[in-house]
Parts: sequence; structure tokens; C-alpha cells
Amino acid sequence: MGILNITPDSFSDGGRYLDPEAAVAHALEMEAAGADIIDLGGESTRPLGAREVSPLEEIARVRPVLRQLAGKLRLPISIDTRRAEVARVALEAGAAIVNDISALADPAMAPLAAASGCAVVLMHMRGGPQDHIKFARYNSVVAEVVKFLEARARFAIEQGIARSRIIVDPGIGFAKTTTHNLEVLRNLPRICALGYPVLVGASRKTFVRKLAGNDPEAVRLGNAAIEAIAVASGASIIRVHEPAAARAAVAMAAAVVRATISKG
Ligand code: HH2
Repeated sequence: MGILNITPDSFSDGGRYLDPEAAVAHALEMEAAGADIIDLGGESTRPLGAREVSPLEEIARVRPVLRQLAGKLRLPISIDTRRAEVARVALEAGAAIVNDISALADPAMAPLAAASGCAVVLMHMRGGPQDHIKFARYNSVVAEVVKFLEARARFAIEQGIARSRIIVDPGIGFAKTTTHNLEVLRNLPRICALGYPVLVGASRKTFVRKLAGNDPEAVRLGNAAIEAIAVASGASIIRVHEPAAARAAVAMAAAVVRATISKG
């Protein structure tokens, strides 16, 4: 899953794709580089300094890009939003997946997803995008993440979303310290055991910079290591800024672990 942030203040690519033409070009670049899904987001979830945007502002950011991608991009589009209003616009414009970091907190989101038949990503987080780090306290992070994802998936099914349309995500970096992130990654098979496809998003997050080193090459190698481990542990989707590098890491990990050979 290639990341396309249409935001002025995102983690690592804030401001680069605010211009719709630049955003479209980048989506097509990621498609050529081997992405399978493009994840379009109009709200930054950076813990410090990200500004809360209104749904209208979020729509104004993503709608022109969705319009211009129609007919150009062959890949499915995922909309990274917590707001049903934004998801509705994106689904009408052809998006196939709602990537909801709040796991259906907006009461209008589940009915919308159920009616549209889209796939949904349910991510674990505590608090909101601005203050989640305050909630990084657990007795057992893995058990609590598993319990949360299981409950949200059950809720989604009760709301009419097909089981086969549910993807779960442990929410790396959301209400989690470096130790929590590592604990979750080390125990990914327990999350996969829930029986839903698992998405992992670790690309360029703070703990990668902290552990692998801050220069771009170190971050790239750190990302690739996590992506390989995630896939080897059973993840089905990895959310990345650089699909070409991720493709190579995934091809290698899948070949070793699953004895399947896919050309990168
Ligand atoms: N991480 C970010 C945003 N959306 N969605 C899912 N499902 N999983 C994630 O781990 C995830 C996500 C944050 O990363 P990024 O897009 O790089 O930064 P920002 O939120 O500042 O735009």
C-alpha cells in the first residue's frame, strides 16, 4: 500500500503533494514502482504539531486528486480518514477501501461501509491523533491490541460489514512507545491469528529513525527490515512511502517463508 498524503504537515512528506498534479504524478509513480493499493489521506496524524482539519478541508484536499486519478490509476484506492463525510465522497469517486485509524468511531462510518460494500481497515489507537501518546500504557500491549481489534471487527460485522471485507491493523506508533511497537511486531502472529488480513504501517515512523538511524538511507533500510519481518510473520498489507524498496523486501521475505516465488 503506497502512501499519498495530501497534507501540509505529514510525518515525512508534508506539503509535497498538496498540489493535485504532484499528487497524481506520485500515485502513478508508486503504481509503476509496484504498489498494489494507493492510500490517499487528507489529515495528518503526526502526534506533535498536526492541526485538526475540518471534514470540508479534508474533502477539499482529496477530492481533486480522486477526480484526476479516475481513469489514470489502475490500482484500488484506499481513503485514509476517520470521517464518514470524507469517506462518502471518496467512495463515490471510486475508492474501494476505507482506512479508518479510529476503527469506526464516527457513528456514520459503519453504516456507510456496510451499504457501499467497501473493505475497511480497523486500526488500534487510544485517544486521538493529537494526544494518543499520552495513552501509551498497557499491562500487556499485545493482548490489549488483540482484544480491541477483535471487538471492533465484531462490531463491524454486527453493523453489516462482511467479514471478508475486514482488515485489522495494530497501529504501529499510535499510543505506543518504541518498546510497545517492538512488542507488537514481535508478536504479529498473535494478531494474524484473529483470522483477518493484517496491515502494518511502520514506514518512516519515529521508532525506526530512533533505532536504525536518522539519515534517509538508514531509515530506508530500517523500513525494509520491518517490512520483511512483518510479511514473514503473516502480514498481508504493508503501508509504505517507497513501494519499490518494499516490493523487494516483501519478495524476499515471501520467498523464504512461504516458499513462493514472486517477481519484484
Ligand atoms: N499510519 C499513519 C497514517 N495512517 N493507517 C493505517 N491503517 N496504519 C498506520 O499505521 C497509519 C495509517 C501515519 O503515518 P503517515 O501517513 O506517514 O503520517 P501522517 O499521519 O503524519 O500523514
